[in-house]
Amino acid sequence: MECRAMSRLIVISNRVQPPTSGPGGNQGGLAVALLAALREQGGIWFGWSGETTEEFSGHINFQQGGGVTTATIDLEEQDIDEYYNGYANRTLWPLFHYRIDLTEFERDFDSGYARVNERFAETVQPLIEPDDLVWVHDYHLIPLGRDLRKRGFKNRIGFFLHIPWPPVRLLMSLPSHRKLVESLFAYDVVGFHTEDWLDSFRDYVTKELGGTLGDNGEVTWNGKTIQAIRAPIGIETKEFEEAANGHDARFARERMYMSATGRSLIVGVDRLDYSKGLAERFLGYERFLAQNPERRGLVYMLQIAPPSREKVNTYQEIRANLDSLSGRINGEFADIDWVPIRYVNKGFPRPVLAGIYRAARIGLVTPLRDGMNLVAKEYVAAQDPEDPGVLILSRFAGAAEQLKDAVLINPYSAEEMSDAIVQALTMPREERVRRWECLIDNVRREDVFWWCELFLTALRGDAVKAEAKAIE
Ligand code: GDG
Repeated sequence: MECRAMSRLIVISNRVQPPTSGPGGNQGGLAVALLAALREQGGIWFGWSGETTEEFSGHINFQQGGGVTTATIDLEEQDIDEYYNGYANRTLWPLFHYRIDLTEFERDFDSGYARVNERFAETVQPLIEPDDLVWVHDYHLIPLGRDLRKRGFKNRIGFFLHIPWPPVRLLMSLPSHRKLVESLFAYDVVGFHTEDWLDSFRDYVTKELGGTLGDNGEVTWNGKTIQAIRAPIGIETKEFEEAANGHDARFARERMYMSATGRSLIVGVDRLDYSKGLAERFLGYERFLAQNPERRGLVYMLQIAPPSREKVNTYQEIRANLDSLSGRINGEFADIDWVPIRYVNKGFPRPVLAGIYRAARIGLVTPLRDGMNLVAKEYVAAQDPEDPGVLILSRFAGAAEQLKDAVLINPYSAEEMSDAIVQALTMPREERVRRWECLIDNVRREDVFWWCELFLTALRGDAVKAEAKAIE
């Protein structure tokens, strides 16, 4: 399915994916879908370049490639500290992932977040034509719609949140929670991955703002009606399935088999982030090794965890903690010819990942909280239909709402994780095939192009006339 829209599309996100490699290359599903949509109908992808500048100038760097135009701006060091490493990743990210213990509240973060959103609005505005559809992405840019409306902007604007929306009580621990949520009413459409996150949003609006709910996802507050929808993101399934059968994937698979003949591989692939539950995963695997001595030496875990957000302290701490945990488990259980955990802090090209997923008897995807989790879907797409592996999936990943035929577990319970590993290792082929067929059916049907079309259909609002939403 193609991802279509009639008008030009302006995608705005914190970072921009350069259209350097085409589908099947090294881009993730989100980038593939958005680039396809941009290619199809024209438009611009706007965001931060990843570079810093002494003084913000609003200079835009345009690049063209693969039929897509990207436009990026540099930000000041202080912007990055307060907006990106500050409010976005020290305040909103932990809070929205239920980690109030890790959430930092700093006035400087608030003002940096507001300033950078204003800077985005100011610089992107001249690039937008009256009929363009504008699609803003993620928690870095929640107030951007309001900042555009303040400038008299009348276009249809949509916002999609890639992370969970927290329950009311939790969100209320954010000092400026009302202001943040109210700013969402500047959009025409607001999207979430799951019914759960959408429900929490609606709850907040009715209980805390005194707003009302209508038909077709309409949510009204203070005379403004927006459409709040569930739109679960998928992956570029067809391309990923092809990659899993391609040369690079086969080569990676052979490498895995040769390095561990006759041993079952359990694979985890995650950005190094506390929301992904890596420490709990290691502890669950440790429990499995302790409780099943006869299985030691017959399995091994490969955890790929490329570092991320290294300037944020919590991320340095989690890295140190995982180094010590994996060392301890290996020290305790390894033998002269077997290491239970291969823990790798670097990234691999997507086709190689596809091959590694295919080689794995178990995909262990156990986040403590996750907006969606695309690794779960990639693992399913990479499997051999005749002899598929088993997906063990956290109930707290958004993906669990769609992937009900995975072995679903509570990632906080080492016991459950250990039992699930045994269940997966001993699962008869017929059951593995049956479960996988249900999973792949969803991953194919609700792929990333379907998601993109779902959101853009709502954003076009064919039935709904665009309302003037200028805020005084
Ligand atoms: C956010 C939300 C939501 C990982 N290691 C390598 C690599 N990856 C790729 C995976 C996957 C992507 O990164 C990670 O996506 P996730 O969905 O698992 O998680 P987040 O990065 O936290 O993404 C999440 C998502 O946004 C989309 O809305 O699902 O809930 O948190 O595609 O394959 N890719 C390559 N090498 C690696 O080593 N090439």
